[in-house]
Amino acid sequence: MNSWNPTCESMSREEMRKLQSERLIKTVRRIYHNVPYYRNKMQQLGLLPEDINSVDDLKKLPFTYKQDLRDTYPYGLFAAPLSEIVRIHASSGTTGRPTVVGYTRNDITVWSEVMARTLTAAGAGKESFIQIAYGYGLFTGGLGVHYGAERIGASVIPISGGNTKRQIQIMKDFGTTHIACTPSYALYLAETMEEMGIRKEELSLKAGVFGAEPWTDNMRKEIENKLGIKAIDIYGLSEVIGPGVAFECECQNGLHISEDHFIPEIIDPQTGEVLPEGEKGELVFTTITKEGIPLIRYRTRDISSLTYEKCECGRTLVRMSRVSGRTDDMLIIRGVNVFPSQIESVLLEIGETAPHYLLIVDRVGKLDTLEILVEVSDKLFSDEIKRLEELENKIRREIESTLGITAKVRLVEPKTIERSEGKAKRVIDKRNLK
Ligand code: DLL
Repeated sequence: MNSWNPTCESMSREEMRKLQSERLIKTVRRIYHNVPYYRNKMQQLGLLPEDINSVDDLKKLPFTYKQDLRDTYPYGLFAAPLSEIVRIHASSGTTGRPTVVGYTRNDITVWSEVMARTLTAAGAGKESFIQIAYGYGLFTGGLGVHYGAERIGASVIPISGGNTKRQIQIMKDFGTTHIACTPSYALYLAETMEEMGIRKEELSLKAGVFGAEPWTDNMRKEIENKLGIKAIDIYGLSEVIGPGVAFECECQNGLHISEDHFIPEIIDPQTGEVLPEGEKGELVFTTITKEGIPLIRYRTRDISSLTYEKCECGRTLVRMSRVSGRTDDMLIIRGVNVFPSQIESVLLEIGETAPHYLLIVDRVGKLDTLEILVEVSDKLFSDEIKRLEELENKIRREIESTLGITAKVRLVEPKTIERSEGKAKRVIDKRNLK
C-alpha cells in the first residue's frame, strides 16, 4: 500500500468514530458561536451545541444547501475572522451567484494533507513529475492538486488547462509521470497525441488523477489503453474543500473518503432520511476540521453509496462508489429518468464510436425528444453508408432496451463535437431554454 498517512488512513473504526465525535463537537460549537446563520437554523430546531455529543447526533443537525451559500454571499457562512482567511475560491456560478469559500492557513494545511494522501495512493512520490492541467484560478482543481503535489515533494509542472499540443510536448520533454486533469480532457490529450504522431511509449506517464466530472468505468478503460497508464478517480467539491475529499487506491474499487476531516452520509434526496450502508442516494458531507467555512450536512446532489468494509489495500477509510450522476442532472424524458452516464455506458460498450457525445433534449408539441450525437472514427466515417446506418440502429436498439426510451441517433464526423479543457458539457436541454 502506498500510504501518505497510515495512522489516519488505517485506524480502527472505533478510533475513527471517537476522533470524528470529538471534532464534530468542536465544529458545532464553532459554527454556533461564530456564524449567526447557523445559530438561527439551530435555534429554530431548538438545538443547542450541548445536544451534539457524538457522530450519532449528526442526524439531529440541519442540512446545508448550495442556496444557503448563495443567500449569504459572499462571506456570510465564514466562521473565522476575515483577517485569518488566506485564500478564497469560488464556483463558476453559471447558474445564479457563485458560491464563495475561504481557507485559513490551517485549512490549506489540511487540504495539502488530503491531496498528499490522494497523490500517494496514485503511486506518486518525491521522484514524480506531476503535470497539473486542471485550471488554476478560482476553480479549486489546479491549486488544490498543486499544494498536495508539493507536500509529497514531487516536481510540480503547473501548466494549468488548455494549450493541448504544448501540454503533450511538455509531457514528453519534461518526463511527466503523473497527469492531473478532467477525464474528458485526458481523452482529448490522447486524441491530440495521435494527431501529432506521438506514441504513448515515448512518454514516461504512469498514472493520472482524474475527476471534477462524472465518468464511467468504460471511459477509464479507454484512457488507460490510449495513454498506457493507470487512471485513478479523485473526487471533491469546492464547498467541502476542493479535490482531496475522496480518492481511489490501487484497487480501484471505490474512493476512500478522508473521513477524519469530512464525515459522509447517504440520504434519500426526497425525504432526507439517512440510508443504510450500501444503498444509493445523495451524498452529504459534514466538515469537522475546517475553520474558514465549516459546513454541516452539506447536500452535494451527487449520487453514490458507502461501504465500511476494509479495503484490500489495508485502508479502513470508508469508500464511496463512483459518482453515478447528480440528483439535478437527471433528465426526465417522457417520464423516464435518464442519467447521461447511462447513455455513455451503452455507447462505450458498443464500441466503434469515439467517447465523445452530446445529448440534445427538446420538446416537439407535447412530446420530449432525445437526440444523441456520437462521433465515429475516421475509418468508420469513410466507410459505406450502410455500415453507418447499421451502427446507428444498433445504438438506438441498445438505448431502447437498456433505458426504455427511444432516441434519435446521429453519427457525426470525428472531432465535430466541441472539446472541453475543463468539465465537459454533455447535455443541451432545449426545454429549459424555451
Ligand atoms: O470539481 C473539485 C475537483 C477538482 C475534484 C479536481 C476533482 C478534481 P467543483 O467545481 O465545486 O469542485 O465541482 C464539484 O464536481 O459535486 C461532482 O458533481 C463533480 N465531481 C467532482 N469530482 C468528481 C468525480 C471540483 N470524481 C462537483 N466523479 C461535484 C464525478 C465529480 N463527479
